[in-house]
Amino acid sequence: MTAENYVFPRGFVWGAATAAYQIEGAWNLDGKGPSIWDTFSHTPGKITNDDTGDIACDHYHRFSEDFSLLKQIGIKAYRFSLSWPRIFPDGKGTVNWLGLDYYDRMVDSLLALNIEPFVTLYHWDLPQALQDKGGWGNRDLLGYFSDYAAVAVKRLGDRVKFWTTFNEPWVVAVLGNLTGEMAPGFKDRKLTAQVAHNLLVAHGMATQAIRSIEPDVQVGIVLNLSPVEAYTDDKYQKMAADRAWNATSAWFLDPLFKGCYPPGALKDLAADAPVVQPNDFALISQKLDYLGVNYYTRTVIGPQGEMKKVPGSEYTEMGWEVAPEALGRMLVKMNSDYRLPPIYITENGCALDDQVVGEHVHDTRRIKYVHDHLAELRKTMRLGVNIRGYFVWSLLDNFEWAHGYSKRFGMIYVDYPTQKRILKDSAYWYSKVITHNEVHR
Ligand code: IFM
Repeated sequence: MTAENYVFPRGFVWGAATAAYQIEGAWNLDGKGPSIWDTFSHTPGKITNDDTGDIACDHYHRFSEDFSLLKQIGIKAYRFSLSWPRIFPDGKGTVNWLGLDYYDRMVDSLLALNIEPFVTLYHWDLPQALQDKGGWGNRDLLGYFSDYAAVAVKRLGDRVKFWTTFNEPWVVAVLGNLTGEMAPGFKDRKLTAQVAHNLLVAHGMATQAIRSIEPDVQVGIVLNLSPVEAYTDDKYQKMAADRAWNATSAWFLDPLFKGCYPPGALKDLAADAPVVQPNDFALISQKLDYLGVNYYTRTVIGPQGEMKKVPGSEYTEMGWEVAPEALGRMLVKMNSDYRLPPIYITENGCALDDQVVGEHVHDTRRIKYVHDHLAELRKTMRLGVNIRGYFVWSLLDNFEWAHGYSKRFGMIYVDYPTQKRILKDSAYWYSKVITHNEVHR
């Protein structure tokens, strides 16, 4: 590959991403209500080492310091989420103005540093009060979510130009309600299908609510997408791979961009199929300004239809295969299967066993991981896929859900007992990438 292949177009958005529950801490301060993640993490046995997000990176108190580090690295855009129960402690009704003020200050601080805020409304921390009303299985939540979106946009929409309704609805539905490894921790197939559907309709309703207040902002949704590939050329493995793609990624992409579920999908669910109301698909499939793609790994289907580890491949601390070329293949396929809006890679990164040596963290493997994904993206852009930006996951080491603090994804190391931050080698490397608008090692 020549150097030219690595140069990004002018205006390409270089970013970093986080999420409220994973970094903020301050779980019960200044009027914040409890979320399902507070409840879940306070339940013994749910999280590795019984870790909680009570303090996390203490970003609630340290955001100015963290934004100085963003600036030092040269990051142009910061993707973060709002905590719904910080703004509505009961999920609806009375607004907690202290919560809104906090996000107001954050947005002003970012803009003062010339960093573009990308705000996500829902990154998994549902107000517990709404879970007590049935959670996402209850259609009433769709209206409450739109009301929350409207309040947030009324306050911040004059300055925040990029809004995401949901982060990774597949995770919310499947890991929260089918496998039970995430909050609220249920194992119920019928509920899962209804939650997935309700999230999509909630996305549509909130999109309308946002646009009715601020018609000029950009509205999108973020999906976690993992291409499913067959281990060999075997016809049956390929069919199994296609079925798995339809049951995961296409389950969200088809309604959003085709206005229906993948062929046969509802029939396969039989009695567990969700209740769909007449206007739902029109709401779900309204035009979006962008699609956020979170990409970490691919899924490989083996001879028995099982998920297979690939001999010789590299795996991260999450047990995820490093597979940059699969990102390109997936984006090219999506580009031909759907009429897509512009794409942002809203998360990409890896968990490694980072060690502090003196004042340094030599995370060479993270540099290679990000490098190879960026190189793949640049190639994919040349094939006609409209990719506008890249957000590394994550700015900081943080609370990795059911894994607690045992997995480190950050470009900035966090020493949790002291809350000291150390820029890892990858942060210095990323800084150069941004300065030169070009990937080089
Ligand atoms: O930490 C998560 C994030 O909250 C959502 N996307 C995947 C990341 C790594 O697991």
